[in-house]
Amino acid sequence: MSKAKIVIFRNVCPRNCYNTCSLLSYVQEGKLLKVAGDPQNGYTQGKLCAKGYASTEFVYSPERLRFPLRQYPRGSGKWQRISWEEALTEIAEKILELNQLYGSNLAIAYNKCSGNIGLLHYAVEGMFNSLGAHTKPRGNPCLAAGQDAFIYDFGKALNPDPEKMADSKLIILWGVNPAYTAIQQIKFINKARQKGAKMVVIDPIFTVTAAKADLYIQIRPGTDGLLALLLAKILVEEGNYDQSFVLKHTWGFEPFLNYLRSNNLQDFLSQVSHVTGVRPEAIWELASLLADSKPCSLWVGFGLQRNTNGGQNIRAINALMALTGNICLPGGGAYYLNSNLDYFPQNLLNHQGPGGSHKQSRQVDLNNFASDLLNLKDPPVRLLWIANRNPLSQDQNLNKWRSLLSKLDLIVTVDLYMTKTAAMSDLVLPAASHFEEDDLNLSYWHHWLTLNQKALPPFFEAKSDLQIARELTAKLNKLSPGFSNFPFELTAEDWLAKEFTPQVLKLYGLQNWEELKDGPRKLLQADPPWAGRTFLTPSGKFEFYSAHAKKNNLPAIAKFKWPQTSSYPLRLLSPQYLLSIHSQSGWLSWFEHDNLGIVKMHPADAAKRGLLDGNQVKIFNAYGSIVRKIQITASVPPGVVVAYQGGEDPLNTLIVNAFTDMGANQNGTNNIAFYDVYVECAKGR
Ligand SMILES: Nc1nc2c(c(=O)[nH]1)N[C@H]1C(S)=C(S)[C@@H](COP(=O)(O)OP(=O)(O)OC[C@H]3O[C@@H](n4cnc5c(=O)[nH]c(N)nc54)[C@H](O)[C@@H]3O)O[C@H]1N2
Ligand SMILES: Nc1nc2c(c(=O)[nH]1)N[C@H]1C(S)=C(S)[C@@H](COP(=O)(O)OP(=O)(O)OC[C@H]3O[C@@H](n4cnc5c(=O)[nH]c(N)nc54)[C@H](O)[C@@H]3O)O[C@H]1N2
Ligand SMILES: [Mo]
Repeated sequence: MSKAKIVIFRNVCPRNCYNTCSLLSYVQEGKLLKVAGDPQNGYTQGKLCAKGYASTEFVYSPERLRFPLRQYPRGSGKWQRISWEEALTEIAEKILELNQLYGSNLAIAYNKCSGNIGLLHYAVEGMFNSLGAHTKPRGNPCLAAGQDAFIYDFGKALNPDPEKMADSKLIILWGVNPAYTAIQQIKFINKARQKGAKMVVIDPIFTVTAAKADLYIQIRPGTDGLLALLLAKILVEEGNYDQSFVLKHTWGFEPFLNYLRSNNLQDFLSQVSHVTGVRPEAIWELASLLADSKPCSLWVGFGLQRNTNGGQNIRAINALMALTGNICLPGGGAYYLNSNLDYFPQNLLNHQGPGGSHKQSRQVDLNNFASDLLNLKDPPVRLLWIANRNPLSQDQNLNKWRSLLSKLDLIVTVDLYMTKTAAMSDLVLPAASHFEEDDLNLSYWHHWLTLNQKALPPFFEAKSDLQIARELTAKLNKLSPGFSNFPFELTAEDWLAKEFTPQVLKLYGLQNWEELKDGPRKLLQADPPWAGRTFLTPSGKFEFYSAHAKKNNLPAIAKFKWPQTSSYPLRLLSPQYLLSIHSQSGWLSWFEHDNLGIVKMHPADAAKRGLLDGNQVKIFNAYGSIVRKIQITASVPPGVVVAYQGGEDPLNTLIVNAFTDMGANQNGTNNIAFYDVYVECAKGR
């Protein structure tokens, strides 16, 4: 008997992650046998992270949702399998009832984040727009403060090509932990190091990335701006900066210089050393590396900006990079983010409701969602749709979320798994995995574009967000003709094809989009405009002084803003963990997840509290408490505790109303200062 043929499909890991890895999926008779990295993607180069290699468990886990489910009463755990027909009818009837009652769809809201960031997942936004005015979230919880800082300084947040980091002489990783969060970048960093480059890591935690550094600087959280300003002052006072670059290509150097000169160097050095916890020798060493090693690539991570002064800190770091001229040198530059998505029409996201009526939607802050929704009246929100999102794990102010979820009439969650949020919903709809749908994926870091092919039949009754949008709107229109203008007839392939405007095809050197079936493609011109010394600011130069920032009631120059203080003594950092992606994959049985249940503490802080390694400790503040096992380690500095996010306990209960200083300019609202949070720890539960 001959064996059934193995067919290879192209897929992409669609998680909210720097890497956006291209995959090859090996499928036999509709079954995923294994995944491998696609060697044709020049950035990911045929390798995946551990989570990617565990894709088969992700797809076929016994925990995966198979059918639509209804729970009554909410939160009781009493689930009943229902048909799609029943689920969609119940939802559509509720939408129509609320519309009748209030004469609009404002009582209907959705919450969406980053479970799958493929372009066709904007079907959720498109589906809601097609209803006309409704209640929609705006904002970005993740990276908005830093994005604004780059807009004030450069005119736009854009990366040099990260593959070119391989040509650097000095690589500074500031508040980023690529060994966990961007593993694919490590090979380009290693390439530079093989050619003699030095690597510096600045992070309060002695991370796996830090352990590889030539120079590691353990800094107190939220004090980075001060260190950057001191380095700038040292370079200026020693004449070790690029005077001709500053003269020709920057704006507002004088006010910045005056600010730097407002302190005496020795006094400033001892003040900065005291505040940041960084010894003067380390500061001098970094200053001399900056003076002597060019080109320098400096990567500011998203971690650094999850602070109430995160945006200002990044502006100070950018100023340092501009001063040294590195921002325009080949092989150098300031790295944060790229925005290739802007080239695409994003037809689903921008789908117009009937007569543009979606523009009358009520907007609520995604980063303060539960509080804002609870405050809405006339009409109150009564139906909430949650997709690509696990707020009861990942958002702030979980007490407000609990209160919100207890008040709504109908909560629908679309997910692949029974998450903490799904468990508090009335209806749970099973989502397709990325292997079961067509999609198109871009990275917010590298420059490769990959097609995601439907490689598998749906897992039991799972459906993609797009398919659900099509079927729900069809149901609404059947019950109330013309209620939604979502184009039901368009297939995933139709939506894909619509993204490829002549301009997009040209940018990627494609004749037609089907060529992507032969492999991922790279943006042809991957350098930011300032590689050619053109900045996108009002002055056309790098702006030390930003009138734009001033107009938005922010300091015009990169002044240091003091972090907030608290009566709770320990700063809680809850960064991304190696083997999970936020709240996803944390449960995969192929991995050991002990780290999600621990809190790391410095020996001096543990001794002060009489805590021993392995003790159960209560971590608490005014908003609540969780219990974890303590790991005593000098990898965290005194005054800081580290608990990875996405574990079993409701860690984010401890995070309430902490917002960054920037973000609203580009994303409508400031993002969440997830790391500007204070707690106390005590033995016991
Ligand atoms: N494995 C894995 N990879 C991921 C993710 C995941 O969940 N798991 N999530 C993805 C997403 S959505 C994101 S946003 C990125 C984030 O990835 P990164 O940009 O790496 O950001 P974080 O992990 O938040 O934080 C990075 C480092 O910043 C440090 N840090 C915190 N506060 C400060 C500070 O004040 N100053 C300095 N200098 N450092 C500070 C933390 O200690 C941490 O080690 O990762 C993406 N990749
Ligand atoms: N304490 C703390 N909290 C944080 C952070 C932190 O550093 N510390 N980081 C923040 C950051 S940077 C981010 S980006 C957010 C992320 O916040 P979220 O985007 O809410 O995080 P995820 O855990 O990835 O949850 C996404 C959900 O989408 C589901 N999903 C996956 N694919 C699909 C799909 O195709 N369709 C549907 N409908 N659902 C799907 C997943 O199973 C998962 O339950 O978390 C933030 N929260
Ligand atoms: Mo994020």
